[in-house]
Amino acid sequence: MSDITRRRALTGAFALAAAGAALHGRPAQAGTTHEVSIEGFAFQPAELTIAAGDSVRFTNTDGAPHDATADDGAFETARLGTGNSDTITLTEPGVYEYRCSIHPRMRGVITVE
Ligand SMILES: [Cu+2]
Repeated sequence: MSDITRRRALTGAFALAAAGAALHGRPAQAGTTHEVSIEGFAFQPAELTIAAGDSVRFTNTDGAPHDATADDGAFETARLGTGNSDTITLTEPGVYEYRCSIHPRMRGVITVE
């Protein structure tokens, strides 16, 4: 399995986990989608607090390609060209520090409550 396939599988696993939570009788929670813009080699906002089950859509507005890669491997977006987006969903509470794997000095943090 290629690295990219594995990462895709990981993203899918989060979606399945969210679906499973719904099936197991927790209140149906329509996850909110939060927006993070990537501009000027920075994540905007760099710090974001969301609820478990919410999604974050990363959109790259820079000329350079970027991604968003969790330090602990919890998520990784596709490599985003100019104008492209990718959405991740986080179901487990925690503090997720992430970076752009292409430009590791670009950093952000998502807190899931
Ligand atoms: Cu980058």
